[in-house]
Parts: sequence; structure tokens; C-alpha cells
Amino acid sequence: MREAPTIVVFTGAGISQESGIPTFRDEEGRGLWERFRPEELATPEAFAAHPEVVWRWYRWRFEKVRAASPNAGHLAIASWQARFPTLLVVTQNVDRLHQRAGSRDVVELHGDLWTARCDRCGREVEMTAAIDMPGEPPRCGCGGRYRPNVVWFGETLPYAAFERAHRAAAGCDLLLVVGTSARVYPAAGLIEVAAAAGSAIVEVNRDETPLSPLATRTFRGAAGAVLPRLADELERWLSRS
Ligand code: BJW
Ligand code: ZN
Repeated sequence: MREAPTIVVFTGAGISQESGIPTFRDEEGRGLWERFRPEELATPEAFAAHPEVVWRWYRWRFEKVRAASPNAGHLAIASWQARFPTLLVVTQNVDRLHQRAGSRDVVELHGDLWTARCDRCGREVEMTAAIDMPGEPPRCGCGGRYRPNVVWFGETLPYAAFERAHRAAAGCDLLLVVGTSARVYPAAGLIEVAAAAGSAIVEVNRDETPLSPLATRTFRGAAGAVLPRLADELERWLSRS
């Protein structure tokens, strides 16, 4: 383990907050869309009932994602690849900021906001193209509607992605959990899987979460401030294990 510890970094919306992307349960998100909570918009039922509202919400969010850059937290994680070649990033985020920071191995559990797909034939198009098409939401040639290529409540996670994340969580030495409220399942369950398999759990979050009690070590603070200082700490800590 001292030579090549297996590290899985598991991230949520909190890591991208300092890049200017609102988290799911914060003031900006609620302020602009005060009639709806994210839990009410990120569902197939909402898209069926109010496709234009859901499309506009995603278009607003995509513009934020498009304008954003990786922050010090994403960059720190990408920089650890040299020291830990098997490091895997498992993210609930749909913003591609880990990839843009240089992380090579990223598992996306909740899809990808940079693409849209037809809700009838499954055809995929770039979101950059979809948001410029007429219609809210635009229509596919088959008559279906384009929707963001993300996982909504009540939908299953992409099988291969979840399978790989589950295997990694069950077999890692250290699970580093960053900026997730750990409330949305089955993703949050990966923390329980790793803990049950005897992995060390390190949590980086501004606040406590329901799964904080499983953490071996907790860093309370902003990911962009904590993560760049964590490498030395991890090194010391791993050499003691
Ligand atoms: C900082 C910070 C900084 C801020 N630095 N930290 C009861 C039990 C178990 C499961 C269920 C249940 N009832 C229903 C379910 C199922 C449901 C679920 O989990 N619901 C719970 C809410 C109860 N799950 C599902 O439906 C999933 N599918 C599924 O289960 O399939 C099987 C099935 C199918 C059919 C029927 C039944 C079962 C699918 C879940 C899909 C989630 N999708 C979303 C939207 C993605 C697309 C989009 O982007 O719009 O994914 S919802 C949203 O939540 C998004 C996120 O990935 C996910 C998690 O949120 P995250 O990342 O944790 O963000 P926040 O905002 O919650 O937290 C931010 C954290 O960061 C906070 O802790 C802050 O403190 C911290 N923070 N700034 C450090 N700078
Ligand atoms: Zn189609």
C-alpha cells in the first residue's frame, strides 16, 4: 500500500462551487428558480409536464458550466495522478471540469451536460449545438425532444459507470469524498461500500453530511483551499498506515 495505494476520489457539486457553478441546495439556485426545487426539475415527470421550464433551467446551467474553469480543487486532484497512477475520479457532476483540469480517468455517474439526447430515438448531439436550435426544447428529426444527457431522479445510473465505481469503492485503500451532501443514492452508497470494505474515508466538505460519521478523517472547509494542501497530508498519512 505504501508503494501504490489505490485512491478513489468521489466528488459532488461542492467541488465546482468555487468555479461559479451553483450546487443543488444553495441560495443562487433557489433564488433564480424560486418556484421549483432542483428535485422538482431534475425528473422525467417534470420534463413531461413542463418541458420548456426544464429546458430553460438546463440551458441556464449549461451557460454557467460553459463559462466556468476548473478551480484549485480540480487541479490538485489532477496533479496527484503522477504520484498515484491508478487514481480514479468518480464524480456525480455533469460539468466535465475534472476532465478539463487534466484528470484522465473519470467515471461520470449522473451523465454529462455537454451532450443532449433525443428522448425518443436516443440520438446524441452536442449541447453547444442543441441550445442554438429553435424550440424549447428543440426537436429531433424523429419528432422526439432533446433532453440533457443526464440522470434524473427515478432513472437508473449508466450501468457500466456505476459498476466500475462500485468495484473501485469496494477495493480501494482510500476514498476521498469531496463536496457532496451524500444524500442521493445509489451514488452516496459508494461511501458505505468503501467503509464496509475497510477503506479509509477522508471527507472534505464545508459542512457535515449524513455520512460524516463514516469518515476516518475530516477536513471542514472549501475544496479549493483544502485540496491543494492535502497532498503532503495524504503522503504522511499513507506512510503511517
Ligand atoms: C462544498 C463547497 C465547497 C459546497 N467546498 N464543499 C430513499 C432511499 C434511497 C434512495 C431513494 C430514496 N428515495 C428515492 C430514492 C432514489 C433517488 C434518491 O436518492 N433520492 C434521495 C434524494 C432520497 N435516487 C435516484 O432516483 C437515482 N436513481 C435510482 O435510484 O435508480 C434506481 C431506481 C429507478 C427507478 C425507481 C427506483 C429506483 C438517480 C439519482 C439522480 C440524481 N440526479 C441529479 C441531477 C443530475 C443532472 C443535473 O445535473 O441536473 O444529480 S440530482 C443532484 O444531486 C445531482 C447531483 O449529482 C446529486 C448529488 O448532489 P451533490 O453533488 O451531493 O450536491 P449537493 O448540492 O447536494 O451538495 C453539495 C455539498 O457540497 C454540500 O454538502 C456542501 O456542504 C458542499 N459544498 N460548496 C467543499 N466550496
Ligand atoms: Zn430522435
